[in-house]
Amino acid sequence: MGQGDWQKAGQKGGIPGGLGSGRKWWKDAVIYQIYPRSFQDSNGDGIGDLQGIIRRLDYLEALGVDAVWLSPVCKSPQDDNGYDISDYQDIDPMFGSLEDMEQLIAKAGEHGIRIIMDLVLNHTSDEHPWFLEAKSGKDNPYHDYYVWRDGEPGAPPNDMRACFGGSAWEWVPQLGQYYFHQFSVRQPDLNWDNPKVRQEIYEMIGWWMEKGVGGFRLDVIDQIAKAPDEKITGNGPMLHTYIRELSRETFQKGDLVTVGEAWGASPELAKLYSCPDGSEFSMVFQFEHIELDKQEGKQKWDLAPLPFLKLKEVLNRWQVSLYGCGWNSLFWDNHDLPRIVSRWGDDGKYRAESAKMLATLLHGMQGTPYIYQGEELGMTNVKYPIEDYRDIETRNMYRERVQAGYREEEVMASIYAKGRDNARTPMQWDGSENAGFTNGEPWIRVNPNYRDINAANQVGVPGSVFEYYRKLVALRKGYPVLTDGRFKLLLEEDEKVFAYLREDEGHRLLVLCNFFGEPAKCNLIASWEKETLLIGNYEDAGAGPGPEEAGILRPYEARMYLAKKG
Ligand code: TEU
Ligand code: CA
Repeated sequence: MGQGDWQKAGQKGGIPGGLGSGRKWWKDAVIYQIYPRSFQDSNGDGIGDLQGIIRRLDYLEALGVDAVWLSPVCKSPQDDNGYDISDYQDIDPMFGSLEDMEQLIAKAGEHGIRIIMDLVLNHTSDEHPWFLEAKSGKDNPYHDYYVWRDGEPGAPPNDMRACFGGSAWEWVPQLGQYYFHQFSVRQPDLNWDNPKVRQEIYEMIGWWMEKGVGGFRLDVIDQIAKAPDEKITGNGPMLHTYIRELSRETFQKGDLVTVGEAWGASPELAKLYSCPDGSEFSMVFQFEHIELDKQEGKQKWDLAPLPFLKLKEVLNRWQVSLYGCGWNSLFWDNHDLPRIVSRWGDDGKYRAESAKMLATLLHGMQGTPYIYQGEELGMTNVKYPIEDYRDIETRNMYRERVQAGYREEEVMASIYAKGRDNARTPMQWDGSENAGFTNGEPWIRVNPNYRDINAANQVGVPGSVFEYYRKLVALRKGYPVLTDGRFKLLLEEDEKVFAYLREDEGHRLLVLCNFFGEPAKCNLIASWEKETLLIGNYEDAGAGPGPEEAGILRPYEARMYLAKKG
């Protein structure tokens, strides 16, 4: 389908790509994630906005991405940076207006880019009119939109904890009841068992579909069917019943991409979420691989080195089990995760090499690759004093752990390694003040390395991380084996090299990645050296290395070879 066609289809809620129809556009797509408040400010208030994004559409088109997932831009008191929505059908004035949003959808379309909205359906803001009504009286028609339990002050229904700290139950004295919240107190959970809630949500989604959005990312969708009396949050008994109804009543009426965020997904569950019959979502967005560097059974803050062989095992298991019967998202970074180059690469000497290696490893696999803003520049983590962090999760954790007697240095080390603000520092556009992000005071400090690491230094500059990403995106369009080829892990027990094959009827594609900062022997090179080197992160790779380098991958070296069969 041409670009004009999908826009029309989207606007009319048209059928192409609906349930049961042929090839899906999003299988060959690359998705770019924007965290709007940190992307580009257009009016000097220090906060990124929709007009800022419109200004940067050329940049996104140059990179070659097909769709942009916007973290929430709806009306919100911003307790959790927009993941606390007070009006699903309006844009927060901080980001612009509904007209700006319509303009963004239209202009992005002219660049061949679809806009994916972030749907936060597990909870609302405590300022949402539904919640204001709900807490005004037990007889209010909206009361049952949320999850309440009778009780006594100081004695919550059970000991469940909220994700951002404290009890999951909040006492409302005038009702003599507690409400349930899995995230902050200002994010009360919606009651999905109430059919009226579900109906309101479907109507709201239909309204956005009419506006021509290209799809939706569904925030913590595995947690909507909670059953707090049984202490169940994720994967509740009614979950897939609700998701199928949601999909049928909304997404299946259009040609959309839908992405279910599911921290608690196993490959078996992922086959339900992303079943090729289209009964739920297009794909799942799960985190098993990205949670490996923590102490077992503990929180992400309890740091542990990455078990490299385990990473291979996990990625391999997902590749193999979803082949032909599900679809996965491929990502290292998002707005909740630290920067991958600082995390599993080297943000010092080998910053560019390791950023490219990690990109190669990811973009060679089956699934839909995601690029999180700044990842394509090799942006890095930050180390700020605690006052400079803005994230509610980080601030609450700091307070709780310091009170609990953790050493200050230890708490800060966890924040440097895993804090969500690592990903939320302003996009580094150029070397001018505030990295070209704003001419006002940025809402969060700019990473001090912006004079070295920025888009102006990289776009169109051969050898840059940006140009490498651009090439990877283009390869996905040029070689169907990247979309469809069967995955096979090689060198399973190799402690240094991540190697795999992709294979379809016509081609074999080999990805070789030295995951570490020392040279690594790799006996696969010899038999592939004569094949086409599609991409590599060392200039002279493929030019025939000197005898002393034969069979060696240099620090963080990555290569992708293609061989024709037969
Ligand atoms: O994240 C889901 C989620 O479980 C995270 O809170 C996660 O536990 C945490 O970020 C790990 O550090 C989604 C959104 O992506 C996140 O930004 C929101 O804060 C959260 O839902 C609540 O809406
Ligand atoms: Ca602004």
